[in-house]
Amino acid sequence: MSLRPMMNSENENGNGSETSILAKAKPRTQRPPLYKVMLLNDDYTPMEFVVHILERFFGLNHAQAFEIMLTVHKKGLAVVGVFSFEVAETKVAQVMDFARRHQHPLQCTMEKE
Ligand code: TYC
Repeated sequence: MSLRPMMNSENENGNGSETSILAKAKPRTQRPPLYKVMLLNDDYTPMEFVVHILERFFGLNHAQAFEIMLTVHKKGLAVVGVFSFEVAETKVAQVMDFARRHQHPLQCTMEKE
């Protein structure tokens, strides 16, 4: 066991400063959670109406919109976008309102990613 005086630069913290006893807090950046917006299939909503919704509210071009509509039609549902909570909530409300106003049973939901 060594009894010689210890230099600041060789203390137990391996840190030469006078504040070496204090634990260094690791900076942690918080990313906000993301939400998947999904479209659900049904037997009544016209395909072109779904394509129109995907173009209008999700900024997809006609080919992308048609492809996603077909995925929903064949698989039962598809993720149409991933957004912050507020944006996802707005998209769901816009789709549900537009479908209701046109008397189509189309369903749109969101889920934490
Ligand atoms: N299944 C519908 C039809 O055959 C089309 C459709 C696609 C409906 C996607 C809803 O989210 C949907 N007319």
